[in-house]
Amino acid sequence: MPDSATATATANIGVVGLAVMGSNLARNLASREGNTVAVYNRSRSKTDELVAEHPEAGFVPAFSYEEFAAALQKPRTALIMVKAGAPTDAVIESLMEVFEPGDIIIDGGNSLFTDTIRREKAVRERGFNFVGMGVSGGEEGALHGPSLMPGGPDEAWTTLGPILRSIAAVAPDGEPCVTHVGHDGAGHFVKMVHNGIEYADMQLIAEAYDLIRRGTGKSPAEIADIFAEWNRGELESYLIEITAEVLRQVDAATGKPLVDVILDSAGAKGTGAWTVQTALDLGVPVSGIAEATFARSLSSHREQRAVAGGLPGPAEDAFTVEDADAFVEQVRLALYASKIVAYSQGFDEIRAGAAQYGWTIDLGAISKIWRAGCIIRAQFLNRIADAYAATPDLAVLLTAPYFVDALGRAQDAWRHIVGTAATAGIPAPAFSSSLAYYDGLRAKRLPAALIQGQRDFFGAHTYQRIDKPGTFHTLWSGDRTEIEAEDTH
Ligand code: NBP
Repeated sequence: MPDSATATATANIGVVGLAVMGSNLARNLASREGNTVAVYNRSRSKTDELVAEHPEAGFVPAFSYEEFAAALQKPRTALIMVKAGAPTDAVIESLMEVFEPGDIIIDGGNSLFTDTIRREKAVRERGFNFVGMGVSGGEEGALHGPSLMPGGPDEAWTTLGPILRSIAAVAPDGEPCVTHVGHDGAGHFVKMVHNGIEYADMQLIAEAYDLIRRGTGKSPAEIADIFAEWNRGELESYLIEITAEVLRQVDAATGKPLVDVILDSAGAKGTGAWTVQTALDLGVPVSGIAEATFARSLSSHREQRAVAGGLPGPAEDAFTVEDADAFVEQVRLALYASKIVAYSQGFDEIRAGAAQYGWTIDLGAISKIWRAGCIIRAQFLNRIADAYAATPDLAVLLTAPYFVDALGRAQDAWRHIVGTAATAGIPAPAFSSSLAYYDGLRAKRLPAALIQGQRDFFGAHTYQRIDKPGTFHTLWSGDRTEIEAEDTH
């Protein structure tokens, strides 16, 4: 198409970055009534390919930032879908050179929320609107309906809301999976935690599979049937559904279950680590997400694993359960309880992030926009939405009556499974850390008192007492045998 074809402003939205996510979102946008979509990619070939393969989309191709700006009606709206980090900064800078104050720049990449806070401030100071938006659902979601988590200013949301609602996934009750999450980096923060929860969910499912396989000797195809069955109950979710499909897959080359020929080293793109690093900074225990992230790291240390392979412990094949059906049900209950803990921890992190960064985030609305389109979509999210609808300022998600009931039902099985895994030498870090968190949370008294004593001993860090106000320090050294406390106030 000649460059002059883009000289008139015919598009109401544009997409920069036409790799898998950008091209699919552009197609999704173009399929909605009333949208004309301008498209631009740094290297021309992707633009040419997209336009040639999808004439039905009526794309307006641009081959420079100037042409892209000229193709867009004012105020211009551009969605950036490029690699997070420096490429995103470069595109924002290029757009600001050709855009005018009042135009809207959206970053739909997986940007770190602190980058989004920085960019929003810098872009706003130059008169533009900037929206950092989490996009979940992978390439299929981008094409057919993702879960969208936009941050940014209220004015931008007023303009963008109808467009985003039109392309988002639709939950079973008909609600589009998008909400204005909060200002500046709130959208990317929530997307980050979504990914962290996704790590935990996947690890828990993997542990459940491992326990069943090693305990019952069932084949991957038989375990696929179990997951398919679970997907008809309270665990119903996209991740359980695809787990059944992955386990059922046979390798064409060897005829073996595909899961048995895939190298057991899990990769990661970093959002799990961001979730954990941020949680550490905020002082929020997201142990399920952390264990899931570390489990991927451990799996990748193949050299260390080879060296450590002979360490003492139960033999790999020594574990067999007597009643396979009962064991499978116990694993299911343990999985559900651990999953409740992981989500509760994730929502805690969102609440703490909102408090730290001054965002107003409706936790119930977040659970609702994750019900379709995204990777952690699940029936279970309706229960979370119900919990926040009943008690918007719920301090701990897992104390909502529905979850208390589920955790009560799972108690014996959960403890039995964690104990069995330890006895059999089967690593179940997410199952066991979830249970330890749960017991820590409900404990009347924690050994943290002893830690305070140790801290005061070696560092004079002081402590507080249960029986009177004030801050105290004990004179530990010398020949004193009795404990002396001094009110340091
Ligand atoms: P990639 O993350 O692989 O990025 C490739 C795109 O970035 C290409 O269009 C490339 O242009 C462009 N680009 C790069 Br690299 N450097 C650039 C620069 N300096 N200036 C302009 N463009 C530049 O694409 P993706 O997998 O489609 O993901 C896009 C974004 O969406 C990422 O931030 C990703 O993290 C996020 N995301 C991905 C998924 C997923 O499932 N893949 C899900 C949710 C969010 P070129 O063609 O000229 O090299």
